[in-house]
Amino acid sequence: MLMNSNGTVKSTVEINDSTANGPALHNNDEFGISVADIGDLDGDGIQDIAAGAVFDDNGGTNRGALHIMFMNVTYTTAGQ
Ligand SMILES: [Ca+2]
Ligand SMILES: [Ca+2]
Repeated sequence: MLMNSNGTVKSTVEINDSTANGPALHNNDEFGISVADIGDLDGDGIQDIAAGAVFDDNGGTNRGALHIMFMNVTYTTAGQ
């Protein structure tokens, strides 16, 4: 979410499993329960994001996962 200098919201972008190159999610993963700015992890000049999914099942029931999302300046979405 980008903020204007007066504190109003400039724009909002939702990241979900319909987002192009977004995370593969399942019901009750609780994706985004925690979010961190991890800096520019891949060195392309764009800040990247880590988001937790505490009840992700990929490694076993409710083992959890951390999704590291390498961001673009522009974005595209699918299914909207
Ligand atoms: Ca980056
Ligand atoms: Ca689960």
